[in-house]
Amino acid sequence: MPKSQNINPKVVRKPQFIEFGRIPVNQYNKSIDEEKKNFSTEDFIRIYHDMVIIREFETMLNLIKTKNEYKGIAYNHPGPAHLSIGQEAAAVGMAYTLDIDDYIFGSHRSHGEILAKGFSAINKLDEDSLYRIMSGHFSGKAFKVVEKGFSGSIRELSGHFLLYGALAEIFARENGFNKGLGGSMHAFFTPFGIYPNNAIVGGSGDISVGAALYKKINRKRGIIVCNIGDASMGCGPVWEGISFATMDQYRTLWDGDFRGGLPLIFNFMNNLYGMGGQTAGETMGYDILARIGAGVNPEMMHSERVDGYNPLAVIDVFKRKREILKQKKGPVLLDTLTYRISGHSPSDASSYRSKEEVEAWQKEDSIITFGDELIKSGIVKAAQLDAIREEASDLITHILKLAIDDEVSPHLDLNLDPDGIGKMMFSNESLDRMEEGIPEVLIPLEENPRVKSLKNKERFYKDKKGKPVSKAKVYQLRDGIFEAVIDRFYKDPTLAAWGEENRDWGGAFAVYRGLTEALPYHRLFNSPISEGAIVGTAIGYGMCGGRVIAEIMYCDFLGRSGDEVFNQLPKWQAMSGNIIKMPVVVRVSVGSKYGAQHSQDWSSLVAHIPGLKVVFPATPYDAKGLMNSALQGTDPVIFFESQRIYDIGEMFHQPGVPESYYEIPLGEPDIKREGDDITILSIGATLYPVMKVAEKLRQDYGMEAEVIDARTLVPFNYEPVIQSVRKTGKIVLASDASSRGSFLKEMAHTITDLAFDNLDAPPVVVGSRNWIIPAHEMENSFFPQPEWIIDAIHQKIIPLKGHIVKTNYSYENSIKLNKEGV
Ligand SMILES: Cc1ncc(C[n+]2csc(CCOP(=O)(O)OP(=O)(O)O)c2C)c(N)n1
Ligand SMILES: [Mg+2]
Repeated sequence: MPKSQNINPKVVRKPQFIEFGRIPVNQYNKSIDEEKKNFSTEDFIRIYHDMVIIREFETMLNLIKTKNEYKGIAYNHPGPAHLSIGQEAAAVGMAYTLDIDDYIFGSHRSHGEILAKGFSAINKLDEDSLYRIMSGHFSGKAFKVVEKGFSGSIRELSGHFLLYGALAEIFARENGFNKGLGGSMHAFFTPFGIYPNNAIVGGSGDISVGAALYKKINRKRGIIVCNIGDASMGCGPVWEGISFATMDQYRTLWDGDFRGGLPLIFNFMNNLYGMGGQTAGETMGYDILARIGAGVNPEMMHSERVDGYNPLAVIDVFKRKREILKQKKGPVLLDTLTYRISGHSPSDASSYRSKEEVEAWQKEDSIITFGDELIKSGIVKAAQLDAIREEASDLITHILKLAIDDEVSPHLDLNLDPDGIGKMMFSNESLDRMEEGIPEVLIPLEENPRVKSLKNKERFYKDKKGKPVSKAKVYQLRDGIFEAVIDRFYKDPTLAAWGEENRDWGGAFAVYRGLTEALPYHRLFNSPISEGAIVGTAIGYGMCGGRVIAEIMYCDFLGRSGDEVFNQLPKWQAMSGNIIKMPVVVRVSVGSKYGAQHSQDWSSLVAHIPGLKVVFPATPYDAKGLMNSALQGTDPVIFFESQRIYDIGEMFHQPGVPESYYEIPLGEPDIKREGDDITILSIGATLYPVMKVAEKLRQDYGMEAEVIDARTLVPFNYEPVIQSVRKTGKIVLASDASSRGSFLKEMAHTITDLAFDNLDAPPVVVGSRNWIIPAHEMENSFFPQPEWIIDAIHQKIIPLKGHIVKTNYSYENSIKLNKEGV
């Protein structure tokens, strides 16, 4: 279905100039007296209070890190503490107007932001809700600690809860917001709208875009604020996140009330430094960060630099920018100017900046300046501010004592429960839909052209007379995936899918053909060519509560989403202490015929990463059943699909692929052919050459091979394989992945470990060569061929009578190849 937007050469070839407008820089100029109409005395005091308490919290951490002591209390904290002393006004100003439904994301330096947002949420929630949140969090364990002996209001108690939950998290205590599994750089508390902080610089740059998509696609209240540093502007995920967030289609193609920009503010906490590199003047070229917005879209992202040393200026800009988001004209880019007086980390020797510079900023310290202004304008007396600072210091002392008390605040006891963290790696839930509601679709399922055409397809590869069905007529592997996907779109209102060429093209390999007709834009759309952001946004969408399918067009492009796949997708469930679910399926198509950068099977790489489920079906029946399971679950699944077999028909499951819904549990290998003489375990499309091997073994050598299709790499039930090995005493493992360090080697090792006594010979691995993948014409020298497997059996397991070897599996050759590293 072509798009309605025609590209007219007469228009696009016309000469013209691009005009840039003006970007405001530090334009806020109201006095406190002028602001009196916008803030009550209580408001002013609250702003001061929040800044002071953040300062004291971090001063305490700084002393603990550098002197192992705060106010006579000794403690050694071996973990990180990236402090933001000096940045309090920026944090409090950012959070001040945010509502409970507004979510913030952060960086490694976000203690101040989470406390500021926490205090802001506490101020906005009623006491019943606060009580419910605190007593409901991990059965109220942290709440009970702060509640003991406390006699003030619930709101005051909530402040204690916030500080204790954050500090216990920083000190890796079980009572921390995330059971101590997140720690300083990742602490967050979703009930207060505080979403993950990210130790990977710029990590929130695309994840937060996914959260904004979640709000928009599911019509949820609230906006997203992505708090990241100025140096993160050099990071791919940030640029990709920005381009993903500013796509034209939100305003041109999305329908009805979905039309319009994302509710998102990229808020760069610009302290003018990376660790020691100066972003303006040294490591970047933007001079003033806000300039970046100018090039991104005609609205220049409503970009603005604000003086983040003045909390009222930041509050003012957030109020104004929220209006822009309300009009669906987002996203917004904010350059919130601030300064980090503390070191990058407590071990920072400050070798990169002068004492004079730090002192100059200390002279303008936002807390002192703001306090003085409040006194000068008669809003408070100096004694009131002194009292706030004293109370803050007492409170932090009290909280510190609680957080370091091993009785009150123990660490997770992994001696008592050695699998304590293991249990949190996956959520393992089975949910038809992530929330109730009627999924938005364009036509009834039965009217879908592809669904109709599938009715006429043969769901087994041979017809009733035993004649192979033509490609045009046979139900293919891509159809199995399609059926599972479209079924879920009609079941789960939160399900959305995106990736390159996902919409009108029908997916690069026609898996999604028919979806464009079925789904509005907000549920299926083309992304920019941003593999990082395709996965990163899916992560943000998933962690907020939506189900999502992201697509990577070729497995080789997984590297482009390396951080998202290796560091983000697999980790947030456990790092949240299991609060977050991650119902994200990443479809990854494995190529062939297209040479070195389009044909790589990297399933082994992702199987190595703890926290990902990894699936690789080889038949239409398995593809449909496994995709159904992946989409029914709440865990991240990397779903590999081989381009060699997208059009293959079902050869194993009689009488063919069922029309109705069924699930194949992840982790169960499948015996595709029974035999007593040798076991062959294959992964992915290698099943088909392996079946040829089994046939040849029978015909030429009178051996019956048992062929097991792994179907899933993680999780994996070894029992059927071990049972088979007990019967045959021999096993070969084969897949298209390069053999060195491959998952086959991991399996071979585990099988040896579990069935050593049953084996006549060590398991033999036949993978691809450790080369670049050559052109299609030479591929047979790279990917495992049936003859290679037979050669390997002959040379390494059992001599086959009369067999003439072509491939060299000798000891000498193995030593030589390993020596050469190929
Ligand atoms: C991807 C990545 N690269 C490098 C680092 C090491 N590192 C931690 S913080 C930091 C500087 C970040 O500067 P900025 O984004 O401006 O944030 P700030 O520390 O100033 O708050 C660096 C290089 C990291 N954590 N992640
Ligand atoms: Mg910085």
